Amino acid sequence: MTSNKKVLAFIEETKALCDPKEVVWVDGSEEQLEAFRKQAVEEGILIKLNQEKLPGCYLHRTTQNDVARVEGRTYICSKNKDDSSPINNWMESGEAYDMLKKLFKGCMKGRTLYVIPYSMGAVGSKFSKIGIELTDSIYVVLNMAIMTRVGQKVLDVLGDGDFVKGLHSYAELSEEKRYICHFPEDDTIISINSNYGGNVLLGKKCFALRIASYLGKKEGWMAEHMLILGVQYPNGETKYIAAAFPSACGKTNLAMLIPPEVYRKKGYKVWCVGDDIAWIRVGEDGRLYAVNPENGFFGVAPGTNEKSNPNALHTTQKNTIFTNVAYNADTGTVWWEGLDKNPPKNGVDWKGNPWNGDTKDADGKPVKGAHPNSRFTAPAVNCPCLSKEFENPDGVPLSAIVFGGRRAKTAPLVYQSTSWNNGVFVGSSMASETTAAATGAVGVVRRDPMAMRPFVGYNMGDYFAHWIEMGKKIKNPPKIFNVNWFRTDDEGHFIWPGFGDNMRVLDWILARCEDKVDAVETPIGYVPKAEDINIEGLDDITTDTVKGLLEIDKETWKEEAEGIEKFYGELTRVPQELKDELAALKKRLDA
Ligand code: SAT
Ligand code: MN
Repeated sequence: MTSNKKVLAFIEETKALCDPKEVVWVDGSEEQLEAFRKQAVEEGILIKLNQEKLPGCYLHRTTQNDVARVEGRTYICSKNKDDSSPINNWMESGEAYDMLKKLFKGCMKGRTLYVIPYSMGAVGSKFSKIGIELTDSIYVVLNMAIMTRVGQKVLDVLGDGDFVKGLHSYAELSEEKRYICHFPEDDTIISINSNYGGNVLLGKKCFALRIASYLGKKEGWMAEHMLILGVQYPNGETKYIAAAFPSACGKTNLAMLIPPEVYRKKGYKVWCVGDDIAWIRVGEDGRLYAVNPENGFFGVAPGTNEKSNPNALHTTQKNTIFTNVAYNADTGTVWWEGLDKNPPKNGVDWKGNPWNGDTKDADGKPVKGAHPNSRFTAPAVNCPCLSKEFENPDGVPLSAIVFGGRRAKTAPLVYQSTSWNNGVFVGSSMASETTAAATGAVGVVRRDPMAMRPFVGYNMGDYFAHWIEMGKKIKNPPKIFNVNWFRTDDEGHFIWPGFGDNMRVLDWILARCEDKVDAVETPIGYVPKAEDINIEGLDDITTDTVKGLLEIDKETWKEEAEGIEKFYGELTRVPQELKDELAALKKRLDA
């Protein structure tokens, strides 16, 4: 398959350490993948779904202790502690390698070691990067084959070149011995004792964000936790937006948005370039260009339905692996909370127990059919609104960068920063309520700068400085905005309808990018005039509702500024430019 000495040495080392019974190269052919699927079904790892209703689709259930990313057990390993972040876990590289070697010793006895050559980005594009993942998990092989470009064609492009090393074993699936370790200084990722998504599909968060963010800092580009979408205007022109939201805050829904009828009738369309990760560079024309390095979607299933995201639902109707959703034993199909009102009568929940929509636990509490972080792994080509620029190796030019989180109060529906550095400040001070995408408490507000808190591969202050530096290199920078779809009323209900209606906010954002609409200057930035948010066709929303959604309460924002200051105090190397932005915000709030 390859004569690349570094690849061969990596495999030899791993064989000696892990003692697998055989080595199988993933060549990327459909024949081989089909054989893997068959084997996975025989071994009970996958359940084949109804092939008439869901051709090429399978269901997988993880171990119950292994259902989300484990931020507490995810490490940045470097020589010096301050080259990681006080808010991330750090281990000295040598110590980490020693510890991991012990855990990996003989861990693949009797198992197959799969070699997955994969490309992040279109194979052979000058902006793409190659990884080799070695794993004993056939589930990882099949998911990587959807999420990335895999196989011989990648090795052909690699030649004698360098690659990111990834070693994974599900080992004993022990929670206590679970480690997801990154060695940015060595282009290396090592993951053990998990078999869940972001912990083990090493091309995704581990490479495309943690390692790539470090490479981007070194090489002058950016790896960001952002969706990329294009808004096509009635005149045929398309403008692109990249948007950063924490995990499970609606990136997939926004990326695949279907505009409301008033917009559709006029001829507006939204195209999806990516739903999770953007690699961003400065183009020759001095604008920022973004590519999606992935080849599929690893989306949250619960809440996805014909209304909230029909494009995502259609994307999952073939060649998809479902993880931890409910099974309908009568139809051989899948179900999750929020899909429809017809849970299976004769179903099986994500834990493998008999289940119907009414199942209660010993305390009489309703039992969920699907885990809140259950997922679909679906090929990008399935997506009805996939952008024709999806494979464009040069990416798409960005008109706007949007930050956003889940905030019941404080943040208005949308506001615009006043400059690049002010926009970096807005991103750096983002906060959001935690979700089920990571283990730990759900619904707690925490600072999540640029939605990258769990994903920056080096010091967070240096990461902010890199944003500031990039700003100096971009002659025509995109404008930077913040959105919040999640403001609630006194009863805790969301006020803004969200989903397709978020188009109304994107419309304002893009109009601002072209100086086509005015705004109101406030202490935190530019806010729309309520009447400039198009509410035509919305039943429950009046201009007054919009006014409320755009309100900025000075006292709440003074507390917010305190919160930001406290957060900066937890970090090291925060650039002076951002401290100046914070001081200026405080001054404006006091004025
Ligand atoms: O588990 S993943 O990291 O792949 C998904 C997410 O948390 O965003
Ligand atoms: Mn994500």
